[in-house]
Amino acid sequence: SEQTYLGLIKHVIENGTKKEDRTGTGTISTFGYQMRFDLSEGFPLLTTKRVPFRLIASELIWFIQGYTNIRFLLQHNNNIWNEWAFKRWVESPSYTGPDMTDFGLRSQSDAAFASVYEEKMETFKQRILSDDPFAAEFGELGNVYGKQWREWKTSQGDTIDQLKDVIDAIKRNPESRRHIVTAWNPEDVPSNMALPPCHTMFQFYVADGKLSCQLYQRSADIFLGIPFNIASYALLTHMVAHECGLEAGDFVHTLGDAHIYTNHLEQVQTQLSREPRSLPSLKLNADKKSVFDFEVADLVIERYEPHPAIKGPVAV
Ligand code: THF
Repeated sequence: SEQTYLGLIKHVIENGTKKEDRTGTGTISTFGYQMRFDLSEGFPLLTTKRVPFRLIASELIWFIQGYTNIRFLLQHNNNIWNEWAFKRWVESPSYTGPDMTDFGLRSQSDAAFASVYEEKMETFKQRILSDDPFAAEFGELGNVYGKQWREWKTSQGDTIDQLKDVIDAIKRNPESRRHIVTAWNPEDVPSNMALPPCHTMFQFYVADGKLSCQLYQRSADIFLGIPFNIASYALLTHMVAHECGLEAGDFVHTLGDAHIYTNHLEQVQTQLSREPRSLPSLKLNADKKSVFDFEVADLVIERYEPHPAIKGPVAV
């Protein structure tokens, strides 16, 4: 239940240590934590704040289709990956506008800069949507999730469709202990991706007609990212179960560096003060048989009545 997530927040507040991070924001952090969500109890979309399911659905379809360019996300009015593509653009030789160094941090403390940044970001988005060559170059995040899941490059010059292979294996040989998809490609991590994957690998498990999934997440932004990641993998588990004729079992979420950014501390206190409500349910379009056929509109959340959204800045 949602208490599992609220328990994680409490654990980190009570046991975390101050830790500086790559983004310069500062965190309180702990190492190693595990949560379990029984998907038969309801769909784990948090109710102590509104979590935008349509963004989770379009991001997951983006991964599943093997896309790595933010244009698809922007076409679905999904802005959650913009900063990482924008960063590549403003650090490239083609960018000639005002200096955007550390735009994420600076726009939080400098209102004049924030308005310049917002204007540049808006221009960037419009160009990604309307200018094909520009989008091909600067909408691209590199070999991120979609690429590794669907087109992992081998040393022989072939590609491996990990997601399709794992679904086929679940059907053929459900009891296997090798139902693994990895996004962590050591050859690509240093320089071929905008951001090394946070959700690094997942494993499926079949027993008693139920499909479970466990994710190992190396780095966990507890306020902003984790609510998305829980819902995203719960959704993936339901979709794969649907194709394989199984029920959805548990989603097990294992965390490495589990942290709360210091500029999210007030927000998580607000969340802790709220009473969780009953979980919504997921409805998949039953006419679609394969994971690869689903579109965003085929994934629908019902009976979702959360507390209001809580805003928080994303660390870039
Ligand atoms: N970087 C950081 N610092 N945290 C992350 O969670 C994260 N991700 C992805 C890549 N880098 C990351 C991006 N995922 C939001 C949610 C997920 C993200 C990025 C941003 C976010 O801002 N959510 C808002 C709503 C935003 C909106 O409505 O447009 C929210 O309130 O939930 C972890 O995978």
